[in-house]
Amino acid sequence: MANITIDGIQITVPDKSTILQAAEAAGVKIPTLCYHPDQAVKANCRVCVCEVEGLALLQAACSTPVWNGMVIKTTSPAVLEARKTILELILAHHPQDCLNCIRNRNCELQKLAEEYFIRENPFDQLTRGLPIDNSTGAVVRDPDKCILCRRCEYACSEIQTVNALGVEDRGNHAMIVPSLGKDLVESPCVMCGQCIHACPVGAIHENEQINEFLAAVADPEKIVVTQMAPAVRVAIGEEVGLPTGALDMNVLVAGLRRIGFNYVLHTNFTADLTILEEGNELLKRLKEGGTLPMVTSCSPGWINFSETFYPDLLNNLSTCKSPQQMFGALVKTYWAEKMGVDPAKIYSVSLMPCTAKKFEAARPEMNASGYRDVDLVLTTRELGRLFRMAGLNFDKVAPSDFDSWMGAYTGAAVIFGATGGVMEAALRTVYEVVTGKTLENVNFTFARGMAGIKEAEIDLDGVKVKVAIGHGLVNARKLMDQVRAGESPYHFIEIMACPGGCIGGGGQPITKCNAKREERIKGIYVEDENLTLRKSHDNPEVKQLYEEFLHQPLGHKSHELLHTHYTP
Ligand code: HC1
Ligand code: SF4
Repeated sequence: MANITIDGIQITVPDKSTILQAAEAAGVKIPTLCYHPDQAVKANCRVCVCEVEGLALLQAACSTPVWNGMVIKTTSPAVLEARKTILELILAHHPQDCLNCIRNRNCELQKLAEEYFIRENPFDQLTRGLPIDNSTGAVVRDPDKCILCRRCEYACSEIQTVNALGVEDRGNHAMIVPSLGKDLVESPCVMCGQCIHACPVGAIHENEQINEFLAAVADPEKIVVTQMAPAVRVAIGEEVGLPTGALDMNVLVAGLRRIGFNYVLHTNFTADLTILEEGNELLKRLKEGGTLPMVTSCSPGWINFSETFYPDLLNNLSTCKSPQQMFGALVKTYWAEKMGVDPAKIYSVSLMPCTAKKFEAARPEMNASGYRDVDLVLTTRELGRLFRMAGLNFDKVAPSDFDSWMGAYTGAAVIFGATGGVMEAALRTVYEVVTGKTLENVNFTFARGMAGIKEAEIDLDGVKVKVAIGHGLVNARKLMDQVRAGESPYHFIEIMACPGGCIGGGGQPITKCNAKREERIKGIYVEDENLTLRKSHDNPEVKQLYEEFLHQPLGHKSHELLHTHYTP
């Protein structure tokens, strides 16, 4: 342990702590920009500099270890002046369009400029006028805003193992670019949006499509129908000043009506449906010697990753479309028929925690209904902006129910939003289908939590099934490398592209820490526990869908509408 003094506070911290960690323990806040709690220390912005007694030069707090007897000053005149100059230099290269920026009021640089009362900049403005890259239609790069902290590069290469971003050139000309200096869509980018969470400013963000939504709502010819992903409810409160998970589902439904949706339905409905299709697909593969392990296919960042990095293993993917796309195909067929509306008038909007869902919805094959199945995807952050624009005070919004025919769901669907949830939901159904017995305890707790890879052997009345769960593409890669090497012991694998699953999706409220992801996960399981129906095959509207329309899982209509193929 080391005894140190920081701003006059004496504190004992573990050896090898950095000044930044010691300051945090002492309750002293040191500003940072390139530092990120999930990432290795880069020490390239220098905004965290501090004075250390006995050393002539200021030290970066994020990378300097403490020693016994160290005396640190974090707010001396020299420190404050140095930090201010560093910020002024960064700002001189940064566009001054805060009012129009997607990260306005949620920007780490803007916040520091305010905290260090930067009013006039002595340095000349030297922004480069670089073009914005919206080639993916999902994740947008605005390189002029990049402050070269390299947090996006780390997220992409170390957390997601995609390596789509890197530094080109040096000194003043240095910039983060997609690999080979091409547009993002030509790089291996899988559109997971994890770089957006890493970015402290507005240099990478979602393709914002709020105006398209507003135009649809204003069009009297359009019937605007929404589906909402399971991970949205637990996080949307964070966008409107409420605690994580606090916004009641029915109040949220009422809020959606207030911003203009004509019908409010739920992706959870098709999450339950996915379990019936995917569960039966697994059983068929097990029975008939199909390709194993079967791997889940609902996370579009993961699908993009498999198509790019594991094109030889695409037969391992379940052929089930994601719940978003199943919903899209059904809303313009089954639902339109039941409601007696012209499918051509339906404008189908999905509310998603995910940036890659924008790309998924735009895939050319996603038109099984005869129309584009999902017309528009808005992220949780975009939904937050719509709510703020509408000035909703959720304390005073009276609750409302989902609309019928594709609005009912079970707890099994809710947990899709957290890593392990699809696996747990599938096991709740597969167990009962295989054994013919009632599953009394539906909680498969091995599947829960933030461990990178989780595994178990499940006994289905003598039939042993080995399963694994991976989240974050670094873990997907480990599991798929095993499959490629012929060494995978598993029958069934769940993979979600984002750390924590969809609750940590690239379209969720910006978060830097696992503690927030864990809070969201908690909110998901509380919702599951509170529901009476917790097994997908008990969803009454899904049963009705099979009786009236699909007739059986994996049947002809299911194949037409609910299953897909992949492109190496
Ligand atoms: Fe997901 Fe899914 S769980 S992929 O994470 O299978 O985005 O929430 O909507 O489609 O249901 C996302 C979440 C979501 C799909 C479902
Ligand atoms: Fe990398 Fe994902 Fe960002 Fe693409 S969206 S650059 S894959 S982190």
